[in-house]
Amino acid sequence: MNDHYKTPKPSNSGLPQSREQKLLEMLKVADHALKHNLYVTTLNEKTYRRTVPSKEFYVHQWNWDSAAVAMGLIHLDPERAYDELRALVSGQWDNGLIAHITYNPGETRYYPQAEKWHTEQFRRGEIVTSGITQPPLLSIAVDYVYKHSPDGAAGDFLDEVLPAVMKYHDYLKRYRDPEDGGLLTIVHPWESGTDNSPRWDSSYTHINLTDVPQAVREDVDANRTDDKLGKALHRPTQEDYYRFMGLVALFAKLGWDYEKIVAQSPFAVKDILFSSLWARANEALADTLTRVGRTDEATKYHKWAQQTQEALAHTWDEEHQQYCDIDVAQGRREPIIEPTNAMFLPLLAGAVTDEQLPKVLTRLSDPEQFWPAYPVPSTALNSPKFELTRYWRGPTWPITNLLIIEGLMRYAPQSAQARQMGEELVDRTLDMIEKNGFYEYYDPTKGEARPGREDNARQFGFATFSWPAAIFIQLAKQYRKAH
Ligand code: 9WN
Repeated sequence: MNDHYKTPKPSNSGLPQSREQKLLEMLKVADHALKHNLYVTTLNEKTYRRTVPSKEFYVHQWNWDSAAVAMGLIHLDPERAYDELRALVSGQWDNGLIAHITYNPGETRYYPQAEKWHTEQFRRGEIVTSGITQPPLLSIAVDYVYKHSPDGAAGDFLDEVLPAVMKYHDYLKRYRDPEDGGLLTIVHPWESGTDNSPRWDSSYTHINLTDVPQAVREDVDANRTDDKLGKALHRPTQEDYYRFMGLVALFAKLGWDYEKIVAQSPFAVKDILFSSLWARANEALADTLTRVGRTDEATKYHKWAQQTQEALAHTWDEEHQQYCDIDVAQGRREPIIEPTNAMFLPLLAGAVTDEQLPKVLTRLSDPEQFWPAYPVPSTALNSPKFELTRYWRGPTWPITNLLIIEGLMRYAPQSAQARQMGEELVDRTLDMIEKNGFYEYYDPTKGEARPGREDNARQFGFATFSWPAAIFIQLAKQYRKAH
């Protein structure tokens, strides 16, 4: 607990006055950061307002970042929250895919640029997207935004967005769970949102670098920008990028036909993080539908949620005390055992059984593994694969913290330990963001994001980042009742 919380004199929110004051100041800074990252574009004769993750590098709209941003924005500027999600669904493909990137025209800083995807035939007029997706936080955000909307304000927004969300769920079910087992298949590490996690190392051994066309490798060598704009040592390796872009080239060659892609991709994994969000997303969509009186339509999504909860519980590996991803590429079926924070996402899904819960919490609360000063590191501290600064291989990310907090709170009614850990994680996440500002990720041992002032290149990822700002707002409003 930090000192702020020990000061007496509680204010209306129950927080000491000095603490509440600081929180309110921070909310203003968060609002500024989100305004700074706003892009307004006119496409197909319509104006879109979207928030980019960071103007330092990520200058387009990312799928799950935007969903997180909308959940923060609804507390400050409802119209902007609606617009964020409207823009996110605007480029939906006819088959239902909502892509991981919706490109801003004229921006070339981010590699791969729009044309590298060869997705021209799927464009909605002038709206250009990538060809893969990201963890389905969207429906969770739509439900949250709707629930927190000022009275009567969200009607049009829901009419516009809900059909797209339902179509997206149908896409995910049809193409990513063709065997109807409840777990979803991702076909690219970028789809996981945790791009270079150790979870994917074993799958990479099956992607032969000599199979990646020479032209693709040359393109990466000549045009990759993330390692030049950010610190190369923190970013994925060059070989990772050959694989990332080799997969993109393969999918383009398969005409973005997802039946073929899922069957043939050398990278295909039943991802426990993605599937946990899928379970929660189905519950959220069912809740939204129920709230607007469409109970019959909600039944299907309730069933999908339940099916995925059961499937996730079955991925538990007693020997290694964790839920496991499953490598399903090209007919394989191999559990992936890596100690990363993805193993805590089944809490969010409500998939953790009574028997599993104490084991999950024991693992999460261990300071040698996942509960250092600023939890939850993306990879366990005692794993040989842990790297303090390389992204998704060690640092703490606000987005996974938010999801784990929600997961712990879900189990709070039945577990005092889950409640206590959830509350502590709220404190530490707010503290970590407040003392550094809005960075892409943070040092789990010290909570720092800029270890040396003079050494900008050592900062943890890119700065003035949108989702830490939005997550700060959401946590402050939900758990600190900051007004
Ligand atoms: C690739 C935008 C995105 C996040 C991902 C994070 C990172 C992109 C990249 O940035 O991925 O999608 O180029 O590294 O891994 O979770 O959505 O913030």
